Amino acid sequence: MSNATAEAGKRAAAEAAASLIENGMVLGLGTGSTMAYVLDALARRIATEGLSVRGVPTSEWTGARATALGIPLTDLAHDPVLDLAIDGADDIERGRLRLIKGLGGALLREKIVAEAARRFVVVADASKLVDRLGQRSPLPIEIVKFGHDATQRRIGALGLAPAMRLAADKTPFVTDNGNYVLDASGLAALRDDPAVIEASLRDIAGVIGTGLFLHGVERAVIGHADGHIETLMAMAAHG
Ligand code: A5P
Repeated sequence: MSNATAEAGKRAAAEAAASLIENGMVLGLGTGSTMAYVLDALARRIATEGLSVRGVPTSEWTGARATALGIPLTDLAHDPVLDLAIDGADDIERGRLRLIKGLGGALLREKIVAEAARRFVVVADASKLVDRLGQRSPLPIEIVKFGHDATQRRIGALGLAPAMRLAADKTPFVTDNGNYVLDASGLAALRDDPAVIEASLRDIAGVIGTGLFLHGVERAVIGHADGHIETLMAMAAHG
């Protein structure tokens, strides 16, 4: 899929997702290039319709961008329950709508915000759809700096192949929370049972969070290159 094709899909999906926002809502505001279009669309609705909303940003990047666009911000201390969280994703599994997130590095705050929301809507272009998690993206895992080598080895012992994420200057990428991120490939086990891998990873002391979002998505708003929108609702899990 070309960049231009993906951008058209992202823009179409973002417009559709932004139309779900209603006056008075407290929102979760996700991170990433698709969310940038949602923020643009929301700012336009605030300016043209006088929509009154406030949002909890999932990253410093989103907070800065929302502020620049005039979108009022809040936090989970003041608004512990959100009406609607909207966020992008990296892999979206057809059917159950399980996700891999975190290629943008905001996985931990994104999961905290998603958990605080009554409704969690994912917005993406069609290239993100997969039959099995891990077909498209590695799995981001946020880990504490202390003992990171030992944590990486323990993750490797699970059969994954974790690599330290690097910033543009080749030093380790550091999240908004001051942690490192490992991107794990070798996800055959993940495809069989992501819940088992999630539990095994969360059992490792140095692991703060993973990019696996295994439940809670209400719908995925998918934008295609020709501008048409596909809305996928989560099907009940079997087995
Ligand atoms: C951010 O940490 C990620 O979880 C993003 O939601 C994800 O990477 C999607 O980003 P794009 O919309 O830029 O593809």
